[in-house]
Amino acid sequence: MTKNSNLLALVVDYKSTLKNALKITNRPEGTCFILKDEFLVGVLTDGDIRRAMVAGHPIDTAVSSVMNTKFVSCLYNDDYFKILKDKPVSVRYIPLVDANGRLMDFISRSTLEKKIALITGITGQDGAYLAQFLLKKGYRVYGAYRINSTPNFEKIDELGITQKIDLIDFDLIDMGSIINAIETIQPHEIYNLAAQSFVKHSFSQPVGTSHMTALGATNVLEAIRLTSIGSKFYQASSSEMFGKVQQIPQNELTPFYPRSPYAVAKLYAHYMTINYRESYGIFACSGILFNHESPLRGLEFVTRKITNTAAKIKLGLANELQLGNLEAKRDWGYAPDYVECMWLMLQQDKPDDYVIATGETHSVKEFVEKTFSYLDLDYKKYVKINPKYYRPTEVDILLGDPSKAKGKLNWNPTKTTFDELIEIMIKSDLKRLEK
Ligand code: NAP
Ligand code: G4F
Repeated sequence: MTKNSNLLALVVDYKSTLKNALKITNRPEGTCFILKDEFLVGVLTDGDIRRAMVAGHPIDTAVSSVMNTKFVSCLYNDDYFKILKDKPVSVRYIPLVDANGRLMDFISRSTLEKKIALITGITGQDGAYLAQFLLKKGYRVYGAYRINSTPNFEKIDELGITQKIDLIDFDLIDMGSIINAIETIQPHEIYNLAAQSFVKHSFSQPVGTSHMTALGATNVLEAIRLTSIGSKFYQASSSEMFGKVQQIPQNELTPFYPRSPYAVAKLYAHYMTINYRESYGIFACSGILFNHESPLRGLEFVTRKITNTAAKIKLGLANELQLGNLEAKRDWGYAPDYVECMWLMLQQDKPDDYVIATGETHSVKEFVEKTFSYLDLDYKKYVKINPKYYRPTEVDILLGDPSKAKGKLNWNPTKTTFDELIEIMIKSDLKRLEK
């Protein structure tokens, strides 16, 4: 999207938003569409374009004289909605016009062909890796962060991509800011990763967690419905929803049994995603992701707490590691492998829900043993159990069955093994601490 004083140009996916184009024409700004292959290219102005067009079709003239292309159709109300599908035009550049219909600038076709993604939770682990992944795919990436906390761009800084992302302030619990972001950006894809994601905190902050993690997703879905732009939606659902597991391993058909306010909130958001898909035909997918870790994982989560503290012990910067329940088992994968699935889900013909997991489970104790042994340390000398890290209700075992994602998304669940994951995280913590 190019924004230039009062100019706004947008590209929307033709197939998925043809019916929405009618709604766009109802906007007071007025809209001009030019058809190119699968794209409807809209040129919007903040002023009243109707007058400009009635007074001599300046856009038509600008397009055909400057670019040697054929003007297809101007829309200023539904009666004039006419798109000549059988007469595609060859457009290399799309004009931007001002409120008087004067030609101001051009945007190139390559810009137009760029897909636009909006990621909520850009300051988190997954937000950073997903942004990196989408930038490599040629996307224009908008990253939404909340302004009421001190913005923390450490993770995207670490990946060296901060300058390549358009950062916008946004709060998940404020629907106005979401609608505003969607209307301005007109994203093809929205990845809703923002949440209060720490399970332990959700016991002490159940209401705040519900607001952000449950209602936040509903706000985004409702904003997609109201803006009618046709953005595809990805919801970050969680294996925590399986909680007190009803079957091992867990797949898309396993009944849910959430065991924390966080998991209950995620389950609500999961079903809202399905409901908006079924009620309004929104392309909404829910990825039921099992635990995934990386050097960018928050220090409060158990894996990073272990690798970071063990590395400190190795370097003489700490002398013990306090943990809670060592018997809990998790299906741990590598975050950069998992963000690929988020994208793959939105590239399918039909929206659907997928379990994303490795198909292996390991206990916290196993993670501890492997980490300390990698550093030639005996964990028994350093690990102390502190009951303050126990939870009122625990999820004892998570083990995912990723067969559907493997088959339908052609995704490899064991690209990075458990041992490799631990090694990547320890090496990164050692390197950072040595600095
Ligand atoms: P994370 O590192 O904790 O990131 C969470 C993000 O949400 C942060 O950017 C945070 O911003 C943002 N956020 C929180 N409240 C917000 C609000 N009110 N408005 C706007 N932004 C807000 O989590 P993650 O590991 O990347 O996980 C991404 C998503 O996947 C989360 O929804 C998580 O629940 C879910 N998930 C994660 C896993 C996993 O193993 N990592 C597994 C399943 C599902 P601040 O920096 O300002 O706090
Ligand atoms: O690392 P954790 O805090 O992750 P948890 O609770 O599994 O949740 C993570 O994965 C979910 C997907 O299943 C996400 F939805 C969620 O957002 C988050 O990313 O704890 C893992 C296990 C728990 O059983 C916990 O009781 O480790 C146990 N544990 C033992 N000692 C500890 C500690 N967890 C933490 N955080 N800190 C400890 O000292």
